[in-house]
Amino acid sequence: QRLDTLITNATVITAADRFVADIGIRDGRIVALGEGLAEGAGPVGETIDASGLWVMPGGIDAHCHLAQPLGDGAVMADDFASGTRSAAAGGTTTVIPFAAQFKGQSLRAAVEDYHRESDGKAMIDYAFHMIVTDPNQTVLREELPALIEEGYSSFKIYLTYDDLKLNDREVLEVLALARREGAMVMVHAENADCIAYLTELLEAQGHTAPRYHAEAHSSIAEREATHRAISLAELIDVPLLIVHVSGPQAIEQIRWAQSRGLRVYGETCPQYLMLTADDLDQDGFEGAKCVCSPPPRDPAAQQAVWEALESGVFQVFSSDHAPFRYEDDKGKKLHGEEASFSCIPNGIPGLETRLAILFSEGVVKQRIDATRFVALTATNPAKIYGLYPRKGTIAVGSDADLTLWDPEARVTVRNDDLHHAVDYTPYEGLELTGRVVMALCRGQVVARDGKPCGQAGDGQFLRCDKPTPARPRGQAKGF
Ligand code: DUC
Ligand code: ZN
Ligand code: ZN
Ligand code: ZN
Repeated sequence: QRLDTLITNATVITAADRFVADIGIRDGRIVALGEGLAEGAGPVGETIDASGLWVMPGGIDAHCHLAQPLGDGAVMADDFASGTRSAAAGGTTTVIPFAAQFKGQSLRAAVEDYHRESDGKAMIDYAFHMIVTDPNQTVLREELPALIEEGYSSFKIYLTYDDLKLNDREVLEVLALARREGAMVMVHAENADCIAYLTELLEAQGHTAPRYHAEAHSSIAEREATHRAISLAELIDVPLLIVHVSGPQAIEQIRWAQSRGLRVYGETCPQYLMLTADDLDQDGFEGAKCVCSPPPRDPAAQQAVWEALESGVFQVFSSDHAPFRYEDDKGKKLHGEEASFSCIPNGIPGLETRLAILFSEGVVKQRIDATRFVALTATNPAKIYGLYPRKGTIAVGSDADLTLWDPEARVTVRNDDLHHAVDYTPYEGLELTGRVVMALCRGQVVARDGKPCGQAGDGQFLRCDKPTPARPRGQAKGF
């Protein structure tokens, strides 16, 4: 049978191996992997010579926010069209953004709304996590079990933000539900009362500049909530994933849990490697561009995050892309420059730069090896969120989601060259080594030399299996 595409002389890198091979693609899937495939292949649709290039699984960005409705009327700059276009340009071929429930809303309605929002717009494949903010009896008994069964097998909960947070009793209820139904729970671990207390104190002293955001979101508040979330999950005997971990205090808690055999997973993001709290302290209001939660910390925290990536404390590396414009069309900054830090929407853009940053700063600088890069950016998120082995690896039978890297290319990050709808990148001027020269999603070329070339609507919605890593350890009593 005829191959649609044959990639020759690829240095294939998976989470486990590195080898030179040809990759045969038919009907969007990898159907052959081996040496000298061209000889016996017969006619081939397109041949791509990958000599000198590294071929890795397409990136999976398992934590990004697109077109997410926000309580306070703020809107996200990226919808599924611009967000997935930007992701593809950077080598990401699957995204998992969030269908967010607001309190009082049916979870089913939140998921249906999000399908309407995304239908026909995505250039690459996508699945949904849910955000559960209102775990009432209907949600717990009917909606969540049914949705998990239908392919929405992960959800995020918050321990902070008034309009999102759950109390400890509610956390226990959703953890028990996740255990029964086999879902993966992600938690935003910051202590809400600590942040509210510190925010009031700072604002009362007139400390309202963007840099005070980092003080209000103390690493102690992050550590406490991380410890509490782990304890509640241990009580229920259910796995848990701590998202966007910023530094050593929370890392210690995760390492402690893992060393005791608990199935506690960790995620970190580019901002915790590349930024510090000093980046919030810039001329004028510029520091607002680096406001995210948890905030970036200090150089010692960056070092601790690198060590945790290297040693395996973290399984997942995501962007946490949360796209807000710095200025509106009329040049007005959101809420005005006089606004307190507590009014700045939390989050920074990063879909398109995520892979290049970890490749350059991690792989090229030899802090992590290429197989771990693949594990963190593709294989582990696929496994943890129930998409493996369809996504996240290079194997016969898997989707032909591939990135072709020139490991020596030099690139300078410029927002003008990015494809999101945000008017800045916190990484402006950053010089990186390594570039995705081509990305394929299910065998179709979706980006070339940093430019997207797919079609909106080509991306498919993915239903997620119940993830193996979400299985409890044993039979805890009473559940
Ligand atoms: N949490 C996120 O996951 N993203 C942006 C802001 C936040 O608090
Ligand atoms: Zn969060
Ligand atoms: Zn997020
Ligand atoms: Zn405001």
